Amino acid sequence: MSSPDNQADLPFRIRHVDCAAFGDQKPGTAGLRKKVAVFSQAHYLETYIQAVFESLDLTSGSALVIGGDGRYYNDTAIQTIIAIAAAHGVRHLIIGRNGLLSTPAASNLIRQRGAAGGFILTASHNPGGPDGDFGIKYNIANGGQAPESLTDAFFTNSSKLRRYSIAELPDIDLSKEGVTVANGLTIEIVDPVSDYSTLLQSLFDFDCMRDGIRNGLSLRFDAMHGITGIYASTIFSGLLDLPAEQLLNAVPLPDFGGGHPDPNPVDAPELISAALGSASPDLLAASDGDGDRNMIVVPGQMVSPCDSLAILLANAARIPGYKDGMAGVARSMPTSQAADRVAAKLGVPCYETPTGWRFFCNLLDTGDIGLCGEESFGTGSDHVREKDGMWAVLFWLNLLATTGKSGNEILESHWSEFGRDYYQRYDYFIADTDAAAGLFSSLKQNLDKTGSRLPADKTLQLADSFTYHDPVDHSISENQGLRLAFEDGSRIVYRLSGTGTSGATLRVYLQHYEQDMKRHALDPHEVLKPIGELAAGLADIERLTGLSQPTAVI
Ligand code: VG1
Ligand code: CO
Repeated sequence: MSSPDNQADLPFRIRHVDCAAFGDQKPGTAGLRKKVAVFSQAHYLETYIQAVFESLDLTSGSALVIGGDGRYYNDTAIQTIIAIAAAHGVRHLIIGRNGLLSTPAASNLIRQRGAAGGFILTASHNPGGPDGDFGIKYNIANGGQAPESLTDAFFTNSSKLRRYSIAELPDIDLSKEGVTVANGLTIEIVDPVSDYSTLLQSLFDFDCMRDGIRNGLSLRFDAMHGITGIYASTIFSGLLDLPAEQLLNAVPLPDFGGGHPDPNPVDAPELISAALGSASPDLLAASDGDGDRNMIVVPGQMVSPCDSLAILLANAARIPGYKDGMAGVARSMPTSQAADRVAAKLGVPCYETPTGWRFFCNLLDTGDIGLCGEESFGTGSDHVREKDGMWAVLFWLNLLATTGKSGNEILESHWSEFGRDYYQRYDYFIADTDAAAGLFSSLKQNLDKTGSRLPADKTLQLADSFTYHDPVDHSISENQGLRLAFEDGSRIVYRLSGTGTSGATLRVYLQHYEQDMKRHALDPHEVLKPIGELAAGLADIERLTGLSQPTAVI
């Protein structure tokens, strides 16, 4: 794309602003995430957006999509992005009404409209508000997050930036749908829900689900004051007749009502308590701030996201959009191997990728996989290039409605066929990032001594630092986590989180495989305690950090 200097013929003025580079604009697992206070420093947002445009090779006339999860600072950031995009020759912007788009809906819009890419403004499940977090992801034309090569370029360009260019435009009214052409710039404000809702209707049997709900199949959905409230109102209430009282926290709020919009048993305990009560709905679910995560709960228990992936794979052919089954499946490395067992039985390939949805996208683009998932409450298919919370809930609802089986029956029959992979993640929050880095590097250096430090009942099968060789573009991603696999089918994985905005979080992923049906109804906390203690001991967590227990068990 031509540089803004060549745009002098345009009717709006472009201002060039000299500034010093910020050295900390390195995108993590899913975009650049920082405290709102960091993003709102003078020139901070502008320099990052400038660095993104300098890294892109957009052709003149390209369209870009913009939208976010509605968190605090969304509105300000969108006006800035519009002005910088205009200064860089972009002439068509497609923006969700009121600046809103869930992450999967934005991915869909990029694909459907043939846009060159898009900015998604979210820090996902991280808390929002003036003291909370903000984030920016850039997605490319396939609707997926920018690959590592591109995010590395964003960082490099941001580190040496001395100047940014911004168009002098009035604030754009985002509240009304329609097309405005001003100063050579076409700004199209679109309904954030309709295209995405149409896509989901093409995949699932809405008549069957609506009949199920009318006949007493009960769903409770918690939008956690995130973006899915607007989608759930149209899809669950409007199209499926879900009673209003079953839709919780459906109004998106800039600070998520002060909560932590993360669909997991720690941050959505009300759903778990409701599932443990005698009047539990048949299916309970929640999604996160930007609508890409899902938690699935059935009476009495949460479905591990790893099991959910395996069950969706095993049952795909029961769902209209997937009636021919899946060509293959992929899971992030720390995700349990439950899906591998199903793939082996179906005779389809199962790929192991690094953490982060962007690593699935090449395999989705080539058609090598139709389904993918992560242990962190993320599941999705080739319908978009992001994980998709609403999609996962509809998949489960469709499955219950079509089969007439309860969630527990589906789980139990799955485990009796494939065995059960008990799974949990222990998160250790370590305030001192240097201490966390030191712990991790010493663990990595001593990996080859692991075998000699194990109890008698554990035999080591594999101990390595995971390197991913992308089979499609042949890129290599190193240092994607430390894997310990044992001969009894259990595993320990260690990683440092790449989405936090302060301190460091050491994630310890635990898997224990149980083939014996009589041992399929145990408490995961109890089953995984010994391997959790082993993992803490091998990493010397207490001595190096003072933490005798994980900060959160998920
Ligand atoms: C976490 C999860 C990872 C997920 C990422 C983004 O990353 O572990 O599986 O892809 O969040 O999800 P990390 O680096 O903190 O472990 V989202 O819903 O926050 O965009
Ligand atoms: Co998210």
